Amino acid sequence: MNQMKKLIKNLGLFSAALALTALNGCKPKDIGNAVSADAAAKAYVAPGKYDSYYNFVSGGFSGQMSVYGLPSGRLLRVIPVFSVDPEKGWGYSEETKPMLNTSHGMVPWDDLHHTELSQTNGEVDGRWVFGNANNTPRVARIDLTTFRTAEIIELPNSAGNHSSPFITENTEYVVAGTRFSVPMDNANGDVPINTYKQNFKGTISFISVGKEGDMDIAFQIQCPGVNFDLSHAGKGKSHGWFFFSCYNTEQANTLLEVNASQKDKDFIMAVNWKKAEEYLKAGKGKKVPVKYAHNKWDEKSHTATSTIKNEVIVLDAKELKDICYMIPCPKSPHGCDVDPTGEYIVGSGKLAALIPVFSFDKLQKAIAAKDFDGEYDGIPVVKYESALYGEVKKPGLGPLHTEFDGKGNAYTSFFVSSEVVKWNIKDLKVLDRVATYYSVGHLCIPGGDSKKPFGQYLIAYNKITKDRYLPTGPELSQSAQLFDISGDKMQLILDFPTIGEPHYAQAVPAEVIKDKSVKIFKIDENKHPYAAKGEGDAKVIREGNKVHVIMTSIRSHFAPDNIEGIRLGDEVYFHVTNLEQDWDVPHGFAVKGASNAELLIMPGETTTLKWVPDRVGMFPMYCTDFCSALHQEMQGYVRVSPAGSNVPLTFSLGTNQPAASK
Ligand code: K7E
Ligand code: CUA
Repeated sequence: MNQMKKLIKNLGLFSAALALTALNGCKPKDIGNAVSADAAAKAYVAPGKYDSYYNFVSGGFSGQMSVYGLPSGRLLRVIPVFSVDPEKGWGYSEETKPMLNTSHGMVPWDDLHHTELSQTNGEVDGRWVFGNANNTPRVARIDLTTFRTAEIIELPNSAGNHSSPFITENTEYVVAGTRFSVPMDNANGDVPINTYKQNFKGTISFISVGKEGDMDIAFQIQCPGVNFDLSHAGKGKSHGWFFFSCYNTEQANTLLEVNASQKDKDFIMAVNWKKAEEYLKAGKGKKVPVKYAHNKWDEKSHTATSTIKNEVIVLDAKELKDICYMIPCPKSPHGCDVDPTGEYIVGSGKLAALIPVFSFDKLQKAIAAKDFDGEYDGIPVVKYESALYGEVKKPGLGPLHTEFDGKGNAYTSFFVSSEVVKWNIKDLKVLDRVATYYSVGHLCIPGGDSKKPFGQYLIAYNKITKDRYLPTGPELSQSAQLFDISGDKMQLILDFPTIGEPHYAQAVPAEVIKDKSVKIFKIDENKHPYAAKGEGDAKVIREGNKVHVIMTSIRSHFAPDNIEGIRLGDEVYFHVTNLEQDWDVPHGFAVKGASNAELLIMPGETTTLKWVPDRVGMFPMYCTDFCSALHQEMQGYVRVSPAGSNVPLTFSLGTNQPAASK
């Protein structure tokens, strides 16, 4: 207890003095060592050559996901997911607004921590990548043929969707655990906060994923009110199980940095989801009224729809005793990682000085023998020693996350001691350690949480950048570091800045994705209700105070490019169809004074910008994407007249309007 307090104090001091320590104590003496002569060659991808991996990196508080090439570290794309993005019109165009709808209405931002690639037979298959929204709990699915967010589902009975989105080995489920326990949505939430122990519940959600990727909340499991932090699915022999790290098993509701660090051990919760499925089939779930949004993008109409759903099925872990088991795990576990064989479960206690490795076989035996140490809030607690395979001794300070290389080795990140440590899974011996600059969070090895890792590179996503790059004022870009792990020793080969604050990332060999990449949308397949499939379809229609401008763009003009007869008080909808059918010829669209963003329209796509003019006058519009030598000529005018004006609604292209009398 006293020792605990001391440790916390030290850690507190540590974080206060992290800058100092990072710059002094933890800085390797021979910083020059960090990069050896052949490093540059290893990360070098010649101009015109492709990278060998796609790296999908969470944007953290940016809410987006970025895609890098490895080993070059080149930024290939930022995919808008949970945050509006004026660059691409995401959340600004009428078509994309429904994607950000929630039961709270439109939420224009979130905090995306974890990326997870879909799997088949436990191997990354490159169909989709999922991401979690921490703040307003949601899970997004990104289609890797278009690199666009195709679906977002909100999670009821949840708050702080951190332990998410982790998937089972055939993408049967995307699984999400709530970080904040809260009263259930259908219970009265207007209760004193200090009634945590009675009223707050922790919920985990199993989202089914269909053949086409469609997500649906299959069921939720109501668990004790703790903080679920991270998780991973079992695989191979442990397929059918899921593992969640939990902290705050003290069930504190204030000053968690002290109050949630009281106990020597928190838990990893093992969930037998095959058993849960049986209970579900047997009708043991309760239908609970809730409210959540399910948003889907339609590839043919180039439009999203948002549906509010009203019910979810909840299984109670307290009543259905053989779904959940608690395994004691030292000191506020964070990462919860399963090795490629599915036998070893690694728990990383943020305040622990060792890494416990649990054995799935031993866990099964312990459960069968009811080798329990009582219950925690109605959930059986398996004895620590009965589930433990062994401990990695003195690995470092502040273990967070572990990835695997498929050659029997594990790599764990250490935030406090700012290093990556390689250790052998079988004998639990430390094999190598390498400094990171500075204070690493997640790690990524391509396929590193799957049955088949590609153990060539490891990327460390660092939390503190300090002196690694030219200073840019108080705010510095986050930093990633690429290591070659193909040999016995890890070798740093590249630093590269990142977007937002990356937490988890995943990577996949380029071949798995690159040839499936969509290049254009076929114009004949465009089912958008306001699509214009040729310039002949272009027109302007008035419906009361709504004006629909059905326009086309092609190098290098809009049709129409002169519009008159708009009146103050009108709502104008520019539905712009890009008629191009060539790869890499987007057109943009912007109009002066729009309280909105631009549109960026891909070949064959129709996108809509809503514009409510605020004054009488002449409003230029133009293409924002340099599409041809005469891009700068790609422009037009919209004339706005006073309310009640009798200027007729006209539109044209290539003919100056006849001069009106007045
Ligand atoms: Cu460790 Cu949110 Cu996965 Cu950050 S979490 S590092
Ligand atoms: Cu179209 Cu520039």
